[in-house]
Amino acid sequence: DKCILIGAPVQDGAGRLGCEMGPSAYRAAGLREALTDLGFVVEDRGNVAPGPACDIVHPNVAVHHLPEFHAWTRSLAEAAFQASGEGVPIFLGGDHSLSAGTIAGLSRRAKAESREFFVLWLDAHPDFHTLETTTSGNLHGTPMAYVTGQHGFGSFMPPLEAPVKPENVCMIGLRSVDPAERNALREAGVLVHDMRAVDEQGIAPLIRRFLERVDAADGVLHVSLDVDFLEPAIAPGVGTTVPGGATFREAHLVMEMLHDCGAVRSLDLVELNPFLDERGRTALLMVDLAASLMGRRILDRPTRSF
Ligand code: DIR
Ligand code: MN
Ligand code: MN
Ligand code: MN
Repeated sequence: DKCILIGAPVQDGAGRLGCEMGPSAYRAAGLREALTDLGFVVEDRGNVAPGPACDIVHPNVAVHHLPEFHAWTRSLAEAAFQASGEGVPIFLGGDHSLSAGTIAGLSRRAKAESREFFVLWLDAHPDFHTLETTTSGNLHGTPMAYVTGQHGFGSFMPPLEAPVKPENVCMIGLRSVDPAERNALREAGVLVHDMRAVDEQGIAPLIRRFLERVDAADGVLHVSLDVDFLEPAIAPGVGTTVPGGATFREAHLVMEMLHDCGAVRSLDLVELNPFLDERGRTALLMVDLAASLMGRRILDRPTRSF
């Protein structure tokens, strides 16, 4: 089996600089070696460059770096579409605006193969703002609205070949949701689990219920892992920490269950800011989580026992 590493040094979608260094930090933290140890053939394609820039201005004056968002989305969608036909792509971010591109390309791939496409979104935030509703103007707050075809992206962003069905998206870890996002998520019918749901029900049943749906549809699953899904005490290397995140044990359990379900075809590792990290510890934790998702385990278990 083949893993394809694709660097996406995007930082214009965030409110501060530093995510551009993310791909280098994952390489320094040993991602390739961890995957090789699991038996994968690993191909590192280096970093993607943004497509040609164009002039786009949005009436919401808060919005910044929209031409760059457009340019990255185009090139990442193409890279994702290509790579997903050859192996399991792992996208090394870069801020979360990169998922507008990766998910657009991966959804197009699933459609070309007549497979149902699902997304697991692990994040403190739903990133479900439209270009009209964002007040920070930070476009890393918008990719899920874009890929699910919410209102108002049409004339500003590349057209979507295969919009993602909102009911095929499951979000876990939410604890910072803006009012406009809360309403839009409800109306769109996205499956959302906030940290209260994790506390009350446990993370395993929430994940299991979703994976059973993916399995029943014989679907393909993309996982988008934002560093701020994790508790800041264990993952300080991110610009948007929110207290009360997933613990080390919860995060590894999710990754192990994802491996055992056998449906994961692609992964985004996003929002790592090496400038804010403590001697690479967040990068190393993200590499360990990716390894758990790709099959690292403590003891053997019967497969498909999610
Ligand atoms: C926040 C998004 N709701 C905003 N924050 C994110 O700026 O609109 N942080 N995505 O990771
Ligand atoms: Mn995010
Ligand atoms: Mn986030
Ligand atoms: Mn906001």
